[in-house]
Order: sequence, then structure tokens, then C-alpha cells
Amino acid sequence: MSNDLFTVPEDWRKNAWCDDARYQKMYEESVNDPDAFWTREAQRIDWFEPFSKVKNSSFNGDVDIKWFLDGKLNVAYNCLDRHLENRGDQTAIIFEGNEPGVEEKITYRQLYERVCRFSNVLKSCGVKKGDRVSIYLPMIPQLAVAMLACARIGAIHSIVFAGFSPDALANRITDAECTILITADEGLRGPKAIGLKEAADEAMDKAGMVKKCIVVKHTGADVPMKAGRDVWWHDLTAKESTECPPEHMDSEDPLFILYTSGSTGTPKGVLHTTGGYIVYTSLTHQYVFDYHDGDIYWCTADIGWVTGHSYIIYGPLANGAVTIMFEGIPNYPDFSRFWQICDKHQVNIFYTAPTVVRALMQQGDEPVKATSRKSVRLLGTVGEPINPEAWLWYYRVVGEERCPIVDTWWQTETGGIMITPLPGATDLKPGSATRPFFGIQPALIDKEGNQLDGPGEGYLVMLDSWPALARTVYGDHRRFKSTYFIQCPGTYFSGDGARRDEDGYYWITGRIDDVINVSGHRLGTAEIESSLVAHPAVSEAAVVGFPHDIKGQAIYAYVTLSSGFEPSEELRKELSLFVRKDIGPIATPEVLQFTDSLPKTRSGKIMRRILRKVACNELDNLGDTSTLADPAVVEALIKNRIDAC
Ligand code: 6R9
Repeated sequence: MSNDLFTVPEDWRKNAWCDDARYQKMYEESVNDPDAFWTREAQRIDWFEPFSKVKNSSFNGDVDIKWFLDGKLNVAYNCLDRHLENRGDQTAIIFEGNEPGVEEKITYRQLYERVCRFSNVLKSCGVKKGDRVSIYLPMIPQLAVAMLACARIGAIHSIVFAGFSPDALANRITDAECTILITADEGLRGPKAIGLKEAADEAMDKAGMVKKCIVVKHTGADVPMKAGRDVWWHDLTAKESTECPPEHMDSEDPLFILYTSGSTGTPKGVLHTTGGYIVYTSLTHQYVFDYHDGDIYWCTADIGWVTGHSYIIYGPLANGAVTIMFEGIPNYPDFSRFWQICDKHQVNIFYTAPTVVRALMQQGDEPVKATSRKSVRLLGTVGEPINPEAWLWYYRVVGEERCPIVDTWWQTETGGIMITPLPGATDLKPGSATRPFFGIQPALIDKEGNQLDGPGEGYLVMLDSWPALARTVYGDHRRFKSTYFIQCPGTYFSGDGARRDEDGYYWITGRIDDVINVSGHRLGTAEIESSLVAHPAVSEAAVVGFPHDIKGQAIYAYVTLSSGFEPSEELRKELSLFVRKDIGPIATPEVLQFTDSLPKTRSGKIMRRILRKVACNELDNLGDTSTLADPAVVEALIKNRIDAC
């Protein structure tokens, strides 16, 4: 990967929450004396009743994980009520609509009142502590209100990304046994309106168990309302009071369920609990993003993903931050939109995904340079490995070499950021998520389960628990154990591969099921993709392995081209040679297919499983394709596939 080192700028070292000496000291304390560390850090949260013990957790046997035992608290209280005295009139959420010019600033007091009102609505619909509530909303303020209202009354929210299909929604409603669904008439994504109520109706027909559907009037589209079941959000809230006492929750009472797909089976309902989750998301939000009072913070994720849960809503609001919720997409009305929003709201901290960075990079520098971005002082990425070329473009063009980049590695299951630079403490290497956060003990293991010392490459595991770790898979604790805790007994198995270099920095190499073994040489798909996208003609690339008689596995590369380049036999040869030169002959793609787009989930992750099936000609068995953003992409891939098996 890249050998460049970007040292911590002097002003960052001086002004950040944490310089390197402080990082070392706090990290050591966090692993050597976790009781002292977490007892202190938990004081950032207001507890109705103090906890009696920091943790009681075991990765063996039945895998029982408990943090801040017997503590009583409420997450909505921590995100709202406690801020009213000192920052009631401060903005909590800046809503930036799909259309430029549509915006709303919501203060902590206003948010508090709306949440209380909606908490009373939920109660009058019969929702009680422990009940599951399904939420299928676009990125509008009511989504934040609905989540916090659930947290306030002790209901467990299960948010389903508004881009998911009716089938996906129905499955999630059924799995979590939700009798309440909250949706909107329509969502807006750039020039398109998405018929959410229509999709919700189809899902409710399938799932059957929904008794009440609360509908937000967002675009005003005419939607059918089923008598006795469907009710308007504004009708219900109008009648309710703006006071609602927060439920006293135990630290280990569930806060939310969020579905995530793994390499096998149906999506898992990952369950997070109350105390540990809010302590950890608040702590990471402060240190990783170096959040100071008054900063304007923007995470571009959708709240339908864990990144939005932890770093648009819970972490930032627990810290009394100003957090932006953006409804639209990066290229509407044009490719400058993100940077225009940064200028308009004077954003200081900007957090997005590598796929977005690459898509914007493909458009060249002009859309970025047309804006100022002077307010921005920190950039972040999450979701997949960022190739050094994209990192450098983000750093040079977007951040004008002034803003550190925090490449944050974590997962739905981990609840919060695990491996990451701290901007005032960590020298950066493009493509590396660098070092563990406080309390996190990563290790690398080989195929036999032996722990590796020093530099090396292996499976990434965690040796001990941390406060925001998921506690179970909803309704299936056995699956929780078998997915994460049996591969290397006594550790949490992340499913990712990683390399550790001489400085102890971690480089995530991708999901371990993405490793390709060519003639006995292990190659990370990320490595080859990174090489391909370094070529100016390549916009995006995805590689998979397919069975090969002699080599065991060979490499099938799917490539989308940058504008101005056309597929040709010459270019195909040139790209193969380029990778061969960059990594070595072993990494030369056997097959290279040009394609207009890659199959992606709606959160932008490339669905390699489908690419593997296409490469292996297993076309009658593509598996679950319900999470695809655009199913038409797969048809085009199949039509143009190159037979090499
Ligand atoms: C937060 C989130 C988790 C998987 C994870 C890994 C990949 C996330 C990454 C990264 C390299 C990073 N991933 N962040 N890979 N560098 N900074 O994305 O959660 O949707 O559950 O995905 O994403 O493969 O295992 P989730």
C-alpha cells in the first residue's frame, strides 16, 4: 500500500483533546485498569442510579456481556433533557433538505418537546417498554424524533433503511415482531420521489402483524390510508403534551435492533443495549472527531445504517453537538452539493464513505474547487478500505492538505469506532485505520487460531469486550455465538482480515471471505482493486476469485471506466499489465470485464457475492438480491460476462 506518512500538524497536536503522549497514557490505562478508566469515562453520562460494577463479560461458554451493571439511565434524557439548562436554545439538528434552500434548524428544546410529544403518541398507541417499533423513514427530522421517543419510553427501535424493498422490510418486521410501523408518504432522493408508503403497504400485507402505521406527510403525495390501521403523524402529535417522563432503563436493557447481512443466511438483528452503547459512542465521537463545543459536525451516512445511529444521532447528541441530517444525495443538483453544504452551514467536521470519495473524485477537481471549504478542519471515512489514491485526493483536493483524515474501522456489531487515528495524536498513513481506540485490544490470528506477534497478516479478532459491543442476535443467541465467538474461542471474530506493520498500525484488507488464493499466494481483493483504481482510466474496480484448474483460484476483475475512456482490447491489456507491474505477476487478472456499474448495497458496499457467482457462472443461484440498490446492474453483468471457468 502507501508508505507516505502524514505527521500530526503542530496546531492539532496543541489544540486537540488528545496528543500522542495522552493517547498512550489513556490507552494503557484503558487496557491495564479498565475499571478505573471506564468508571471515570462513564461520568460523561447522567445516571439515575449509579452502576455497581464496570463489567462482567465472557467470550466463552454462553457469551454473556454486561457493562455498567445495575446502572439506571435513559439515552433520550442524556441526548436532550440534560442539555436544556445550558444549551436549550442551541441548535441540535440542522436539517438540510433534498432541494437546496430547504432547511430547518432544531434547537435542543424544540427537539426535546417533539420527542416528548411523540413519546406520548407511542404510549397512546399502546407501545410499552421492551416492545419493538419498526421505522422506515427517509432522512427527515421525524426519524430522529421517532428514535429518541422509543429510547425515552424504553421501546426498542428497528430502523430499516428507506431504500430497502418491501420484502426486506417485511422480513425485518416479522423477525423483530413489530406491531407498529412508522413511515412517510414519500422520500426524496435527488430528482426522484420514492414511494415509501406504497412499499410499506406491500410489506404490511406480507408481514401481517402490524396493527398501527404512523405516516409522516413529507412530500404531500396522495397515498391510501387504511382505516383503523394508518394514521397521520401530525394528527396524533397535535393532541399530545410536550412533557413525558423518561423511563428508567437498566444499563443492559435493549436500545435498538439493526439488521446486517453476513456471508451466510438471512440478515441478523444485531441487538445493542443502553449504558455501554451511549458511554462508548459519546466518548468516541468526542475523541475521534475531536469534537469541541460549537463545532458543526456532519456525518453523511443514512440513519438506516449503524454509522447514522451512532454518529449522527446518539454520540453527537449525547455530547450536545450540532449535527447535520442531509436528506439528499451527493450529485443533486450537481456534484458540488456536499461542499456547498459545508460552506452554507460552516461545517467543521465531515465524515463520509470511500465509495462517495471515489465517485466524487471521478468527476475531477472542479466541482470541489468551485467551493471554499475553509470551515472544514477534519475529514473522516468509514465503511470499507480506502485506497491510497482516493485518500490522497480527499486529503489534497477536499482538505487542501490542512485536514487530517480519520479512517475509522468498525462494524454494526461493534456499535462504535474501534480502530482509528485520533487527529491530534496519530501520524497518518493513507489506507491505514492505524491504531486501536481506548479499551480496544485487537489481535491477529492465523488459520490455526494462533495469535501473531509483531508485524504480520491474519484474521482480525478482539481479545476482550468493550462497552458498545452487541449483546446478541435478536431471538437467536446461538447464531450470535456461532458467528462471532467460535472461530477463535475466547475472542470476538470480526470477519475481516488485517495486516499490522512495524509501527503497530492496522491495515484492513477486507472481509476474509474476499481473500483470493492464487497458486498458494493469498491476495486481498482490496489490494488488487486499489491497484486498478490507481490507473487514470479506472473509476471503480471489484475483483473476486473463481476456480482455476492450475492455480486453484484466479482473479476476475470488474472495472468501471472514468469519463472519457472507452472499453477496448488495448485498455484491457494495459490494465492487466498495470496490476502485474504494481503488485506482481501473481496478481494479474485472468479476466477483466468492463461494466457501467457494479452491484452495490444501498449503503454503497460492493456485493462481491454476486460478482463471484457471475464469475463462476453460477447464475441460477445468485442468492438473496433484495439488498441490491439497482437490480438492473446484475442483468447487464450477466449479459457481458466473460467465460473463463
Ligand atoms: C461501520 C460499518 C462493517 C464492515 C467491516 C469492514 C468494512 C468498515 C472500514 C472497513 C476498512 C474501514 N469497514 N469500516 N474496512 N476500513 N475504515 O461500516 O459497519 O455496515 O456493519 O460494515 O465494513 O469489512 O467488517 P457495517
